[in-house]
Amino acid sequence: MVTKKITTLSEFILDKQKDFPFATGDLSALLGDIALAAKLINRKVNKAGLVDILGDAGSNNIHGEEVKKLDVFAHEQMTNCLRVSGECAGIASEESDGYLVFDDDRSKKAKYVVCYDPLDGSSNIDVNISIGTIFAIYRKVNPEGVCDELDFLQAGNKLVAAGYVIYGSSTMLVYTTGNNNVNGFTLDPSIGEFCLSHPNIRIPEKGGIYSVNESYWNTFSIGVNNFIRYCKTPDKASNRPYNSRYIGTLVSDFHRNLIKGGIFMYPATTSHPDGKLRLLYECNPMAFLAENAGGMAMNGKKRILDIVPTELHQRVPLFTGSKDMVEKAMEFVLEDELILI
Ligand code: P6P
Repeated sequence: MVTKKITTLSEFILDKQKDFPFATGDLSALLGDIALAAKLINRKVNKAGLVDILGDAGSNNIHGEEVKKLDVFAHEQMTNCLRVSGECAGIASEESDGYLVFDDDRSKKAKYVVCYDPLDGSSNIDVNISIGTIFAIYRKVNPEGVCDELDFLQAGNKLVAAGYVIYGSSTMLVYTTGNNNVNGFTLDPSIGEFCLSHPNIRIPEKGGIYSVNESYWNTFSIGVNNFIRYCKTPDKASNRPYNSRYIGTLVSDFHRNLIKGGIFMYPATTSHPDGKLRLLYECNPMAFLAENAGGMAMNGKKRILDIVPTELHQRVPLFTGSKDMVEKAMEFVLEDELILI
């Protein structure tokens, strides 16, 4: 009996590399380094509940080691794995004010820079809700010399690769290198490998789920509120009312909608006119994934991937997910704009 072959992430990356005649293996190695960091973070995240035994952040655990906040720990794992990889010239992280340059001889010559949110949704750790790591990979604008800020302030349409790791009921790594191809790998802890579990993910064009923090309803625009009301209004023809689901971790809400179909929204509010989510290491990677899985990602006016960043931690509103639902949401938002004109 022929048993189904397990395809590990490493095998998959190397196999995909054959599709790129000029590939040198640098990107493959970089993706492998990110997967290693994810395994190191996963090992710690899974024990987060033992913080009482292991000690709280800032204290020393039973081994006498200093215990770090998990998001600081995750940042250090990502930074260290990328620093020693030799394939990354520098990083921009949610956990660091400025970008970091890796100026050792090998990293200086590296082609790529990486933006990441090392632990998205960290406020959910204490209540055992799924959290994630999000990453975005760019080529350096100027291949020669050390990286500078312009390498990180590239529009999302210049992305080489992007993805996330979700630490949930299982730990999954989902990534794309473009070409309308998104793939998901589930970590098998017994062999310590990410194994292909969700090949060629396509987001359902018509979804039945809307995700938004409705507690801000009185601070959203008229158009956003009208779209939320539309989602709640029964209509058999368009399978409404939609289900409302909101986990409060971008990676988790996005991943559910990617698999089942739906729209995730973090709109502008009166207190956050640019929304809450960060362009470089939250909205751009999710937009790159959404579009390569057949979905959409907008800021309420334009394609997320066409926004040219002006600063590392810039925020933008985000509407992403099933194409039909994002298009419908934009109709309502645009109508609001027309009213204001
Ligand atoms: P709110 C988590 O803190 C996060 O950055 C995203 O992961 C999540 O989508 C959003 O904030 C939740 O924000 O305002 O609804 O709690």
